[in-house]
Amino acid sequence: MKILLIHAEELWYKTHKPAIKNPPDPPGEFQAENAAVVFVSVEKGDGERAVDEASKEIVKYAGETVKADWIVIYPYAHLSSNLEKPRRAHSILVRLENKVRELWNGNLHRAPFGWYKEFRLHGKGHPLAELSRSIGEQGRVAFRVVDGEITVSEAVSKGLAPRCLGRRVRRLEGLAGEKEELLGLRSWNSWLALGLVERLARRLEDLGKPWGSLYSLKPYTPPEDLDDIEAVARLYSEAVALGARRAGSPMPSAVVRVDVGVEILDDLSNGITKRITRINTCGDPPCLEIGASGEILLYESPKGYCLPIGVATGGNVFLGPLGNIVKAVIDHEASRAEVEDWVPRLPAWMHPVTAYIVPLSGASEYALSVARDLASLGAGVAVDESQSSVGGRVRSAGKLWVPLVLTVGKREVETGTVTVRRRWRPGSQEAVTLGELLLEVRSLLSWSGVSGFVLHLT
Ligand code: A3T
Repeated sequence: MKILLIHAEELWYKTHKPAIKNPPDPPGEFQAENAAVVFVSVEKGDGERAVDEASKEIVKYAGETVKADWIVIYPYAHLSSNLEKPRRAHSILVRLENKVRELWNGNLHRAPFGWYKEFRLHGKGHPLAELSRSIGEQGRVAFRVVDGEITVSEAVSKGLAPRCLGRRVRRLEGLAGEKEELLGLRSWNSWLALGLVERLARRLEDLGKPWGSLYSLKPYTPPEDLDDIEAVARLYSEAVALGARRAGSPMPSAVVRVDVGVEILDDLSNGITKRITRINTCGDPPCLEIGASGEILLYESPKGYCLPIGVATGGNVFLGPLGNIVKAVIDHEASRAEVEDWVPRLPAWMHPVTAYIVPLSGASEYALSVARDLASLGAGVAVDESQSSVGGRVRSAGKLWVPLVLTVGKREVETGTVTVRRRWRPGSQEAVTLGELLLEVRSLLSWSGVSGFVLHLT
């Protein structure tokens, strides 16, 4: 809500003709002296809280600051570019009038809504005679139902919002949580987490072409805790308002704008769309008030928590925060694998470590040269020369869900081959030539642009 307060020697107005179809208030003419004239633009997302705050502000101004005899509430559509629709704007103004009446002993008048008015305003011109206020700028988060607002937790208890919305989720739970930890995702600063997000960002950008582009929202803290629905709302309001603002860095807060939207998510993890709940934002009640219309996409895990992963609005889907999408994909995969008893894996292009090399004694140099060749294709490669046994090192790679585990020993050095274990073919291994391996890795990555690296573990 935007208000402009003017301390007027005199205000006079007269309605001319309707500015909207069937204005809700009758026409009229009015005149007052020593008036605090309050021009009000009602904005999307304004609700009870904005009404409360504005009424206090107005009464304080009229009563204490300028000592006016009148308060005149004057609907005015020109103070904001984010106007609420007339029907609702009118009802908010009526509520504002009622609230002011409770707090104010002087004269009160509300000018008719939805009319072109001729008016004369004589401002007093002292330093406090003109004042503007922006109220509830952060937007207001609540569930709107027919003729009213309820809190998010009430909406959950009435079955209007998914149960997970009210849950405090600090981290993923159960099996998926364990995987998350193994993959280093507990901390968003871990290189593995950043690598996952970077690869996802690239892929989305690729898939989204020619419409997709990356945006970044800053400052940004991942709203993984949906008790903090306000943070989610703010994040997405910003995403929706982004317009043409192009991101400098797409990490880790990228929001991707793509027409194809949700289908892409299924591409990332088979069947994930079945676990996506959509919450209307106002819009049509019941809806979640975030100050912009559309739908929030929530990933709802089998364990009953949810992660916000996007917002759909005006034919576009903004996917993000990307970190949450990564978590959702991992969780979805891990949960399904647990139930159906298979080995969970990420799409190979998404994993920051494409290949994990375990050299046997004497094959160290060969392993590093294979690693460098793979890295030049854009692959992330780990060469594990730690003290653990070969079996132990292969298992470490497995815990990280690395797509390809390569062992190299004397035989491989002599024949220019590597022995490959592929995550999607558990229990089997195969010797391939270096040339074949390079082709396979190139096709796994399926696009270029991410820089490769060699991580040498000793
Ligand atoms: C005028 N004074 O502005 N907030 C406030 N008023 C609104 C809103 C809104 N979101 N939407 C519609 N008329 N109106 C006049 C000028 O002389 C009302 C408001 O009375 C506005 C009219 O509807 C047309 O937009 C035009």
